[in-house]
Amino acid sequence: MKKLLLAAFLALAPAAALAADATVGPLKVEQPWSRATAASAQNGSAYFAVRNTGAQPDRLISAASTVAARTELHTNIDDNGVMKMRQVAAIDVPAGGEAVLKPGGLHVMLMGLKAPLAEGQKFPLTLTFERAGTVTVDVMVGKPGAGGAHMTH
Ligand SMILES: [Cu+2]
Repeated sequence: MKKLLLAAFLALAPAAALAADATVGPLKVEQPWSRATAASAQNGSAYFAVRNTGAQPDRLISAASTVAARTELHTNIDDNGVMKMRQVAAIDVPAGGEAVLKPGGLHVMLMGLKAPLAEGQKFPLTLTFERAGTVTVDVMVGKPGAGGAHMTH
């Protein structure tokens, strides 16, 4: 019965509301999303927030997805007025705090896309945290340019 109700709810809910939160240990990965890419685009990016309800700090140390040849953790830095991307080794998730990946800041870079990301599509993204371990989330692809400006490489 519960399953039926859930199915009915999901059928009625708008696509944007389907963004799936996922939990691993004390960490909650919230609303993973991405943006549709142009046919010619080599790279895409993924964004989400990680909330840490635990008493220990954690770190996101890697990400992987079947949609890209390679995945890196990136941040944007302001280099004398020019926004540039830098690879980072890890993204800190403080105890009782959160890490927010969003356009213009920290993001997961999907490099060497095997196919363009299409609006409305979902794809898996596997995140590995130093302490909490590994979790795979479903990333919802939104409109091109959704959520503000993003740098190109
Ligand atoms: Cu990047």
